[in-house]
Amino acid sequence: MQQKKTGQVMTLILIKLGGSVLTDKSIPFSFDKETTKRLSREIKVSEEDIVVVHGGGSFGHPGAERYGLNKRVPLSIKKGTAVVQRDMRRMNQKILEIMIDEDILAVSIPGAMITKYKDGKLIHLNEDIVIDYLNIGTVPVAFGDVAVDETRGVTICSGDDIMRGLAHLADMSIFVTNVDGIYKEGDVVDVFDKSMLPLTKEDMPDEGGSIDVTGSMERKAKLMLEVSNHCRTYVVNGKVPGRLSSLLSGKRTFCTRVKR
Ligand code: IP8
Repeated sequence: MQQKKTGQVMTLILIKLGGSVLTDKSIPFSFDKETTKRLSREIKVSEEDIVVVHGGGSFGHPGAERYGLNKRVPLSIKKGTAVVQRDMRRMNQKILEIMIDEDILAVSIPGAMITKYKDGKLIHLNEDIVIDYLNIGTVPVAFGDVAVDETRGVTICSGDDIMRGLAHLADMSIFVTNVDGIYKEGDVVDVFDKSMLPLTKEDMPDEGGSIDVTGSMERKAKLMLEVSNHCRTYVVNGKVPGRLSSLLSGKRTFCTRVKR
């Protein structure tokens, strides 16, 4: 829950569109236009304030890996930052074009411009910028990026970090992925809590050799638990039509609720 500058109270929903749902992570620069369009239509069912955050998928992760941008000592700071930032802006541009065509008044918030890192850890997130764009009635669309790091020069800013940084402002957070929820021993769980950690490779379906520099399901699940300290948190399959819109309209749907 958030207080607007006008004094009006608003309900804020954070939606992370994972790279795995918008792209095929095993094919560099692949982009699933149809799914992005459908998800935009599903997002529109909500009458609340929305912040969208998207991941890197096949645009961000291969370059981040090639230039070692997630390492203590990045392999190529200058070229890696320039190339991967460019690639992420290309992806973001594709998303904005689809959203604006669907009447979502989306504005671009590059992760690098609102975050600062120290040794790979997020130490500052400028949420005021996000709030300002919400206050003028637009839909901020933030995204994973290459950000300045005080010790490493640069590091990867994950969309998940942005979700965690904004979670304290939100009433609900939804992680939209290409799987049905969080898996434990091969089955999706209705409710995930920290007693179910650790998650092993055997718990999750195989991702089929795609590159992901920002980590395992275990790392993502821990981050989602942190997000759930602040607001209702869900993981839902965005490849299945109707699940995101059901969650947004308060209907029951197949997903995992993450609870601290
Ligand atoms: O997919 C990663 O964001 P994520 C961004 O949300 C880059 O972890 C540049 C790989």
